[in-house]
Amino acid sequence: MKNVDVIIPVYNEEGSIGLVIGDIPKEIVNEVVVVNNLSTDNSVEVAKRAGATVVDQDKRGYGNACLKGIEYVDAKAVKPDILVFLDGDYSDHPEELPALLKPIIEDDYDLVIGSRTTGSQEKGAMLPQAVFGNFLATSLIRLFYGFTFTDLGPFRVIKYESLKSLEMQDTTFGWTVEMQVKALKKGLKCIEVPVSYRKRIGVSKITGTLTGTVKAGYKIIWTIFKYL
Ligand SMILES: Nc1nc2c(ncn2[C@@H]2O[C@H](COP(=O)(O)OP(=O)(O)OP(=O)(O)O)[C@@H](O)[C@H]2O)c(=O)[nH]1
Ligand SMILES: [Mg+2]
Repeated sequence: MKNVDVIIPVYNEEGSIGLVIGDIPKEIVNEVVVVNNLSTDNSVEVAKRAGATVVDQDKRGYGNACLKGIEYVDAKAVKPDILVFLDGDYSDHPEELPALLKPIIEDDYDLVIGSRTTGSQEKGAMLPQAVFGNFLATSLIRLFYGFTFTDLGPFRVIKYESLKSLEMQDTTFGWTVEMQVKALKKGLKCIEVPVSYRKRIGVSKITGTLTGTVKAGYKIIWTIFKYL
């Protein structure tokens, strides 16, 4: 039985984090770690009541939250074999986790990306700018790294040792693509699995805002060229 830990970055997701944690198949997961990124709502209480371990990250940024989550599992006596990342806004379907774990457990893959592009999406779940950004980024990765990803999706699983070997750095929106291009550079075994995607609960912070989209888009393209 593989030791699987889950890391969920959270900034003001009180309306959704309880549902996310509730839908995670408990029988296959060891610990759910919610990284609280300076939330000003009740996200922490809701997450704790739902059975998660909550760690605080005082530096804003999606990447910073993920890095804090890794720091937490690094300090554990028993390290996980596999790490799962998903968002706290209930746009991912945690119950689909077994399908993402399968390629690692059965076929020794290193990194499995949940693709919203090849999976089923609720209408309006991914805004046009996010769809375009995804298409542009994955086209550039195919062009310059020679591998076809169809998404930079947040719902993903990776072998713990493989993640450690990537020495992740990005503190904001470049985190997901950094993991994918570094994995390709290192020759890790990567694969995608279709996942469902629905509209987030609560107000959009990134893709629904012009500034969020532009900042994320710039950082993603910059990261693709940084690791060439
Ligand atoms: N935006 C943002 N999200 C953070 C931060 N730290 C943690 N998160 C969490 O990171 C996950 C992804 O952020 P989202 O805001 O959902 O980003 P997105 O899915 O690209 O865009 P929207 O869902 O449209 O806002 C969510 O669980 C957030 O709560 C942060 O500093 N900024
Ligand atoms: Mg979201």
